[in-house]
Amino acid sequence: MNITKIPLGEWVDSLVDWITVTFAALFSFFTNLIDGLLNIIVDVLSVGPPIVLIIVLALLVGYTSKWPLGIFTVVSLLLVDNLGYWDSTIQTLAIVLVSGFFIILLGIPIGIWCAQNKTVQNIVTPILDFMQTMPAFVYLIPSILFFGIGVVPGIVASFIFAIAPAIRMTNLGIQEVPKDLTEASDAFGSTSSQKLFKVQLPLATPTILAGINQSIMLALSMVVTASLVGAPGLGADVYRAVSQINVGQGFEAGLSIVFIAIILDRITQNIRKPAYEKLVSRKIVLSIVGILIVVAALFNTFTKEDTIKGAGSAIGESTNYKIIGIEPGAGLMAQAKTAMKDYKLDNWTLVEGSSAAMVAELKKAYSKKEPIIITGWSPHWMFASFDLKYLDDPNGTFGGAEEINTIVRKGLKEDAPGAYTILDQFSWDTSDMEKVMVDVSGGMDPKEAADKWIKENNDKVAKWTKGAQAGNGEEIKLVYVAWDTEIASTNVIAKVLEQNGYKVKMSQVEVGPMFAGVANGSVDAMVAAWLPSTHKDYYESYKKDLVDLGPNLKGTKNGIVVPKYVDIDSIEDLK
Ligand code: PBE
Repeated sequence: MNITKIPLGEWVDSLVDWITVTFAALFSFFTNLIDGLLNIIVDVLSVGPPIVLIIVLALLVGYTSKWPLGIFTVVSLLLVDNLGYWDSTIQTLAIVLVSGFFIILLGIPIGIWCAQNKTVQNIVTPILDFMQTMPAFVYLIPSILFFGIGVVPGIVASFIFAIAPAIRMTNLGIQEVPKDLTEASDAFGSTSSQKLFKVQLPLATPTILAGINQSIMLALSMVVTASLVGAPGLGADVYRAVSQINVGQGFEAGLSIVFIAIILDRITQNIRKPAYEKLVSRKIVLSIVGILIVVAALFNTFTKEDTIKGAGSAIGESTNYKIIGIEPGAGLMAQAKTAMKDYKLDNWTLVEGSSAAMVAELKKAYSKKEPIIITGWSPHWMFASFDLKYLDDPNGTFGGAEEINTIVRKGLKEDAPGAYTILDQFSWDTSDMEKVMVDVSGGMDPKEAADKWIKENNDKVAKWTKGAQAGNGEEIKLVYVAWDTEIASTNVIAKVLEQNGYKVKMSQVEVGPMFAGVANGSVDAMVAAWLPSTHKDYYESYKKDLVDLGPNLKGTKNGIVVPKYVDIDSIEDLK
């Protein structure tokens, strides 16, 4: 029986499109609000040299959870600073604090409301179940469309993912207040708000705080995920390490996250009954912290004026000095970083995220004719869909035209000679690749788009398969990164191999793992090595374990790209 697929995905797409357009003003208000709040927190946390914050945190941890933990805090944070993760740590702390702030702001009232009203509870509970079980990655997708790339969609996704315990535990805490106490307060004629604030909430506090503690831990666990859409901090460091297979860096950044987790956990867990409450009352400590925050904030407002004035270009002002990048491990990103040094773009930031997030951001800016600066490459369908231009690169930092090479593991020639021959003879033009990419970007399944191209280009495919022995159902493992170019080429070659008797398994990975996988022989081949410059570092470190079959496509290009309506022509104009 053939029942047509329910277009659930399409419905969600149109709903999200509609929301994006209809509530655009609201979203940009929230984006600015969250961004602003985050910047204030980052400024406050980094007001003095690291040691200032380290001492304040250590005192706070020591006060709430005894002195040995205070010492632990000093030692661990000094280590974090020494390893070079201080700025990332501040970013991560700020992200967690902002999500935590919104979680408390909304979670507690909603929890109270649930406790007081059965209907509300019946509606909210399944929604919470849904929010907690839906993979957190999924929230990132609409978040990018609503809030753009950067830290804000990350915070929003963490908030959605992490708010549930705060609501649930507030509800539970209030409901657990013994009946006789609430009845007594009723009997003495207290109003419902008196009952809530004087009886229920005080008694529920331990449970509520346990909920907030859990929520904050969940928010912290989202930092790596959030970095996929450009949230900076320790999460981005971990993601970059994965993407470049940098074991050491991954461990260092991961360890820093562990330290932050312990510190936040201890403070939030013990703040209600601090270890040294008898020595210094909680009120005094909280007031001192409050005063410190205010002083730091004031200090910042007075000293900041000058730093902003100094440098500045019109294009920088209008784009917030942001260049929208892609996956942190991409060769293009390394080139862009070098370019920022070469052209002295000191006050600019290169936002790390993913190719898909970059394109989403481009689409958004383009539809509003807002200025945007991205890292771009060709062939790419975006040049067909939007009017774009490369900025001149007088220093030649992005190198010239390049090639994409096919690279296979050692021993493939002996193990699967037919597949080896096909991979070796695979070669096409940028216009071929673009055809596939345009179909995919238009919504066609990559496999179908590959199939369509193959049917229309039998002559070319015949050259690749010429003289190749047919396979016997052997498995060929291909790896690729989810760049539009590689999605196209890998699907095409996979299909051709399948048509010649091989069983193909495609795995999507990050760029570092792609090279490492072929080098250690756990996968068979890739058609995605941009050489000589883009993937130079990866190529150099793995080349002795690789078999390079030469180019499958010539004439690629990397660079900094802007829409044509943006009034600059050279990377030098960004300064
Ligand atoms: N790219 C596309 C990749 C190679 C393919 C330019 C984004 C990179 O920079 O690594």
